[in-house]
Amino acid sequence: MKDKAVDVERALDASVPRSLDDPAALVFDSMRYSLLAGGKRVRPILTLASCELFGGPPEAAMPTACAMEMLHTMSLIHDDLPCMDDDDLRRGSPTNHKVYGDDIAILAGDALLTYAFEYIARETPRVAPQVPADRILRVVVETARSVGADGLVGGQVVDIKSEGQPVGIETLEYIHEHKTAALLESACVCGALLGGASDADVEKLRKYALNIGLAFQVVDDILDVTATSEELGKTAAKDLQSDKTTYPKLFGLERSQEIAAELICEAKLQLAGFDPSRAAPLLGLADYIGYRKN
Ligand code: GRG
Repeated sequence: MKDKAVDVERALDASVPRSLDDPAALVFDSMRYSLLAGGKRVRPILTLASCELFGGPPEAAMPTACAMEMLHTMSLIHDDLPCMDDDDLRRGSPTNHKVYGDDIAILAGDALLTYAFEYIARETPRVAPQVPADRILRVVVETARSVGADGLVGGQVVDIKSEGQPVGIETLEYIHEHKTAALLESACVCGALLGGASDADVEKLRKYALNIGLAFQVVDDILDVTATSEELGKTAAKDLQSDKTTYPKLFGLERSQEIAAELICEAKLQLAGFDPSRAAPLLGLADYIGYRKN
């Protein structure tokens, strides 16, 4: 993860130009402020590892890996706005709107959202001309679906509208699968597509990703009540504060950790048929996601 995170960091830095003499330099600055603020880089690393599972070269997956992080970052910028979760701290630094104002933060998010697709479509054929165009098209479709009304946006809508309401497990699963698992799903599926996976193998990766995606959010719910703001780099106990339903609230801490472990186990089962040395990074990432501390 550390090696891949270094590669991703370098690629992200090169992906959004500084544009000091551009009349709209401020928005580039705001985009780079959040994109390069750190973060675990889980989504791009999943894209690279999924491509590698099928023997694809890293350069085929890197533009899409960067796009995943752009999309994730834009969702964090918008999530932190006063009209959404209203947060001051993200990745250990003041949130984008605290530094640039709400107007520029919204526009920086919009710019990252659109640039992510430009970047996949423009950069992939340039750095990896061997990737068939129909594969790139499928990557664009998968990615767009995962962030739209059937993905992150849908999850966020239900999350916002459920605050302070009695929420059952079905709604909670809907929120987590859309708000969090959907992007991890497209990160893995797109990596597999770019690595040349068969349709059957793409579906195995999808199942792997949905399980680690749900586990990721269950662990996020647990960390919200067990970790400090310093450890998380974002405000702790936020779910309690905004009266959100979470796994610990519905099931208690111990059962929530068991559920996360069961989901990780189910994810790893999807990789059983692959060469163990090729699957090792994805197996390790599943464990990391299930037992992470921040
Ligand atoms: C995508 C068009 C579009 C709009 C955004 C605001 C919104 C709609 C959705 C919210 C999505 C959201 C913030 C989900 C939470 C996902 C989550 C668990 C974030 C934390 O991810 P980590 O732990 O963070 O990977 P780092 O900082 O390490 O990258």
